[in-house]
Amino acid sequence: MKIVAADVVVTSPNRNFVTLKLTTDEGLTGLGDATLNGRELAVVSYLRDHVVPLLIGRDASRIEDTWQFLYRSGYWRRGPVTMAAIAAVDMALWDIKGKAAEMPVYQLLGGASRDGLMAYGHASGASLPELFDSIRQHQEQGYRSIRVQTGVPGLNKIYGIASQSGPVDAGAERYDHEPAQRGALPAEEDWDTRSYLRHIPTVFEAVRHEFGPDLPLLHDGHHRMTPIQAARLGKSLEPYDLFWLEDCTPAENQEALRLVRQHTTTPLAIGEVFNTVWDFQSLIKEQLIDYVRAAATHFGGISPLRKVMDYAAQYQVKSGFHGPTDISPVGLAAQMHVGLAIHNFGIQEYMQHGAKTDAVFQQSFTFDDGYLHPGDKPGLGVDLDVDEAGKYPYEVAYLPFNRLADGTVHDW
Ligand code: GCO
Ligand code: MG
Repeated sequence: MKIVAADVVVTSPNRNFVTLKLTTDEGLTGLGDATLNGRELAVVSYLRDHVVPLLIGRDASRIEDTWQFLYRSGYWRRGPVTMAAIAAVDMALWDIKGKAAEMPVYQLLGGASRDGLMAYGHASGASLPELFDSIRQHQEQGYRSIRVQTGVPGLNKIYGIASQSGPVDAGAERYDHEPAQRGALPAEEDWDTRSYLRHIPTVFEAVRHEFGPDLPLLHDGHHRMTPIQAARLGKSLEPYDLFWLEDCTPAENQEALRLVRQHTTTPLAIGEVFNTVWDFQSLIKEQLIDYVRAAATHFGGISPLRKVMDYAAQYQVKSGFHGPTDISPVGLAAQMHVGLAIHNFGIQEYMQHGAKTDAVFQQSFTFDDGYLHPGDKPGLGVDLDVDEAGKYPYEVAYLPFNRLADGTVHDW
């Protein structure tokens, strides 16, 4: 079974997505997600200029061999651009293998280890009443686990806090736009860690008071704290029993987590910006984290995601794959198949794409009563409507950035 065509499709329904579509001589097609939010076109060039010419004529059944060939033959290993490109090829080959075997990908990975994947959604609000409304809206949509982000007094605009007015569906579309704002320049936001550290425990106290002790609550620190600040936050949130505290320090410094860990029993999640198992090496071996936040899309695909989770399983570290709207429906499906098959599944982030995105990508997954399931269509279970995709050309979009009160650029 040979690859005879490899097309890179760029579309911007609610936001930009880069998709690789492979076609075999038997007429089977496979899809892979190569979306790198805010730097999409670099991956398009990597694929079109350097990878597609190597794929034509290759045996589509050799997933591991193709992965190793692309990873090792390029010499320049790792990095988000390279790994997103390799991820797209890997996912597309798994999709093809599933279709050839007439099985959903999770069956090829060993079959289901559970009935469904517990998912968490993003509740947010500039104020407590807005936050409570947002949590209730998510509960009405079926979510049983909720990420909580809020405004901080004195700060104007904070990443990830959607405006809560208007119907939920419109809210999803609005939030879809916000993280990577369309326009020629990145938006500037402001930040003050001391105000944040004072405010957040009061928010979780109020949420627990309103919603009770059972609801699993998560929080994303978005790389903004120093190790000692993160340690303090983890400690101050202990009474509110978080499911996890995410990216409490800049993720590239693995050693920082040792200090945080010495001070708090709040579970820690990290890794949405990681590209290979090497980024997790000491974190898993030293049991400095509790959840692996990798995304199939930025981690080289389904094959390495499965491997890092098998490594993590030896240390009782679980999955918490990265699933915001900048992971395309194809990347999300890839994660769902892995999550259903592995033993050490933890939770799946699920933000919901906008209506236009759902029209471009027809998906077979279900979301019932808080649980996701990838469905039983052969392969990944996602189809790309190329004509619909063509209606939405690429749009320049940048993620925002932060400055402190004195003008210093800070992690956002
Ligand atoms: C999350 C993330 C996202 C990222 C985004 C960047 O936990 O879902 O932090 O909101 O910021 O994926 O492209
Ligand atoms: Mg995050």
